[in-house]
Amino acid sequence: MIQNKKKPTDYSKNSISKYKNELIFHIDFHILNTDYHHTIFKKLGHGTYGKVYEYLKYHVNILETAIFFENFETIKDYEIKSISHLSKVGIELHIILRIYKEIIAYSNEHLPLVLSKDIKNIYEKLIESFDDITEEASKRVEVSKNLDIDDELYNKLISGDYESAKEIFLTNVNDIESFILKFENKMVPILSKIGIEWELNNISVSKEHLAVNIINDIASNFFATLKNPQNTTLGSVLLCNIEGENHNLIINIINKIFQHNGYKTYNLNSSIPNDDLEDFISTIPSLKYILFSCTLESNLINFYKLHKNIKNINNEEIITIAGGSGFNNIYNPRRVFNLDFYCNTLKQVLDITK
Ligand code: B12
Repeated sequence: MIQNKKKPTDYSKNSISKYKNELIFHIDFHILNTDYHHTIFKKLGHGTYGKVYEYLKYHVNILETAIFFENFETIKDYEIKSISHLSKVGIELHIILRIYKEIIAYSNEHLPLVLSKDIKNIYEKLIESFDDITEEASKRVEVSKNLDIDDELYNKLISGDYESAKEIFLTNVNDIESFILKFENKMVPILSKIGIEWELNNISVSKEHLAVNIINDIASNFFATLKNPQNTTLGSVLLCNIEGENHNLIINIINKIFQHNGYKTYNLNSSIPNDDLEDFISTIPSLKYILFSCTLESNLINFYKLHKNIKNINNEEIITIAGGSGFNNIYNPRRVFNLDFYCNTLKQVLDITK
C-alpha cells in the first residue's frame, strides 16, 4: 500500500521508462489521432497536431522525471509553460484534462498496480492544481512584459541584424570578465524573453535560432579579439549537451572560456548518445574536466544515468561540472547527481578555470 502520496515507490522509479512509450502511443492513438480532434487541429492550422504531439511526448518524459526525482514541481512547471503555449495556439484546455484522465484510466487498466497508483497520485494532484496552473499560465504575458531587457538589442537579435547587435553588445566589453558580466545581465534576460515570447506564440522557432546564432557569432568574434592563450598545457576538457538536448549556446561559450584560459577542449556541442560519449571519454588524453549542460528537465534522467556511469568508470580522476535550467527544480543538484560542481552562472566557471 502506498502511504505517502508524495513519494513514488522504487518500483515505479525503475519501471516507468518501460511503459512511457505505451502511454504516448495510447493517448496519441485514442485522443489526438481521432477524427474529432483532427477536425479541430485542422481548423486551428497547419502544425497544430504536431505541437500537441510534442507536448504529449515531453509531458510523459517529465512524468518519468517527476517520479524518478520524487518532484511534483517539475511536472507543474512544465504544464504552466506548455499550457501557456498551447492556449495561445488555440488549443482548448479540456483536451489537457482529458489527457490526464485518460492516463489515469489507461494506467489503472494496463500498468502494474504499484506504478498505476503512483501515476494516479500525480494526476490527481495535477487535476487538483489545474486552476492554479492555468492561472499561472495566463500570467506569462505579464511575466514577459515585466522582464527588464535592452529592447534595442532584443529587436536587433530577433530581426537578424548581426552588425548592430554586435556593436550594442560589445560596447565597453574589453575583457573576459566584462563579457561574462554583460552576458549574464543582458543576454540571459533577453533569452528568457525569447523563450516566453515563443511560448506566447509571438516568436517563431526560426527567430529563436536566428537570435542564438547571432549571439554565438558575437561571442566568437569577441573571443577572437582576445590575446591567444600562451599554452595548452593545463589539461583537456570535454564539453557536451545531454542526449536529447539541442540548447547548445552556453556550452559553446564555456568552451571559449576554457580555451582562452589555456585548456585543450573537446566540444561535442549537441545531444550525444550516452553510450557513445562513455566510449569517447576513454580516448581523450589528460582529461581533467567534463562539463554538461542540461536545459530541459526531460533530459535529467539521461544525465543521471550517464553521470553515474562516468563516475563508476573514472572514479575520482575526472572532475564533473554541470549547469543549466534543467536543474532549476532540483533541490541541491550537486548532492542529487553526485557532481563535483554544480554552477548556475558563467562566472562560476570562470572562477574554476583560473
Ligand atoms: C534558443 C532556445 C531554443 C533553440 C535552441 C537553439 C540552440 N542552438 O541552442 C531551439 C529553437 C532549437 C529550441 C528548441 C526547443 N526548446 Co527552447 N529555448 C531556447 C531559449 C530561448 C534559450 C536557450 C538558451 O540558450 N538558454 C541559455 C541560458 C539563458 O539559460 P540557462 O539554461 O538557464 O543557463 C544559465 C545557467 O544555468 C548557466 N549554465 C547553463 N548550462 C551550463 C552548463 C555548465 C557546465 C555551467 C557551468 C553553467 C551552465 O549559464 C547560463 C547563463 O547564466 C530558452 C529560454 C531560456 N530562458 O533559456 C528556450 C527554452 C529552454 N526552450 C524550451 C522548449 C520547450 C523547447 C522545445 C521543447 C520546443 C521549442 N521551442 O521548439 C525545443 C526542444 C529542443 C531540444 N530537444 O532541446 C522551454 C523549456 C521549458 C521547460 N521547462 O522545459 C524554454 C525555457 C522556453 C520556454 N519559456 O518555454 N529552443
